[in-house]
Amino acid sequence: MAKSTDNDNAPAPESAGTTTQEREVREIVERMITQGRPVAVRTQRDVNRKTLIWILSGVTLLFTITLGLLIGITVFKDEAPKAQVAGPDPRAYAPAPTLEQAKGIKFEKYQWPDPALPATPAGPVKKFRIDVFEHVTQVRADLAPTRVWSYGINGELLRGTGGSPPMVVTEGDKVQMDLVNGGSMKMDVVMPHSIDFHSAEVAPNKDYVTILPGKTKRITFLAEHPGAFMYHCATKPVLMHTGAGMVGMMIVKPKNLAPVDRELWMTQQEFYIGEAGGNANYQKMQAKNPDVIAFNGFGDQYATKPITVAKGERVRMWLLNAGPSIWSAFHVIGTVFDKTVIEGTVGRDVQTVNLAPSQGGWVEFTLDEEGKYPFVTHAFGDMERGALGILATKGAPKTGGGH
Ligand SMILES: [Cu+2]
Repeated sequence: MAKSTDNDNAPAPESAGTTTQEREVREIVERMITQGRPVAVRTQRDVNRKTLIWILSGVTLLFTITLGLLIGITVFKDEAPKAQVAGPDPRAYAPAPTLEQAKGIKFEKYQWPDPALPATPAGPVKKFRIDVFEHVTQVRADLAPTRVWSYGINGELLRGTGGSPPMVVTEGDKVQMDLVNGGSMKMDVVMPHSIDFHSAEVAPNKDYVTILPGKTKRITFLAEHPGAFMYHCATKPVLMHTGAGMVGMMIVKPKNLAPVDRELWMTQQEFYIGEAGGNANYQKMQAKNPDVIAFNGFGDQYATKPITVAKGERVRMWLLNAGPSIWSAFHVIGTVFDKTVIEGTVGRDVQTVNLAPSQGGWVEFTLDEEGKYPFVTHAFGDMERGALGILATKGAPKTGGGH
């Protein structure tokens, strides 16, 4: 008789005769008992589902990438030329032609503009004839002449420079301005122009209107606010007219202003040179990239021929930053301003005054030793374009000093 084995009556081991599915069910039940909640267990169906999800995800991803690439190619194909147009305009960074490159072009003879402050006109009403003229002149000695649009004041035209003279009145004065846009052939005006006074309180649409060549316009107002104010052409595009030269200074002296030994006027102004002898370069104006930044209409002119003052005398310098677009940081090397009045704000012990385009005022100082005292915009990149001058005392050594 065959010997029975223990196995015959012993319960079958769990592994034998049990399907995978049964094992999984048991496992779930056991975990529910021990952990008190159902636990995810991977079944064959789950495995199949997961594989399907992976395949579907892969297909979707591939589709998305392909679609993205197609859209990308379409969009960038259209956008590429626009991006190039939005970049810097090369005309805005063209170097100014030099004097040597301007052979054969006629231009006005340079004359040093006297920086001594002119007197206020006589009479109860202060009358100014303001002549608009267009002319070809240099604005810095090394560069080609350029066509500048300027104002002349009571017959003074500052020909040979790009500057326009100042007007001076006293607080409370009634003023009468006669704008003449090209009073004769010599004024060579081919454009409509206008004038806007920052010192006035009038309706711009009535008084700052554009007039055709050969026409005149009278503007009257009461100069009630003291300071150094800008006047400029307001004809569109204003940037073109102001950048081509049509800016200047109107000084309204406060009543009872203490006398000083010497009063000077100093207007900072930008020039944007186009073709030699031609109109100014509008792209350079838009890029705020002037070729020249000058005091009183000609770069470096008061360094080439300094302004003479006396040691120890009290100097009042009237300042305007006529822009049109660059800030000024006005500073005199070798002195400290005892007093400043900029846009109505009084300052003392000042090293540099900060003038936004159109802002102005005055500074008072003395030069305590014999010598040459450079004055600059302390934005030195702008100084190198021509915003440099020198105040030299009468006893200054002829050599040295400088800047
Ligand atoms: Cu104008």
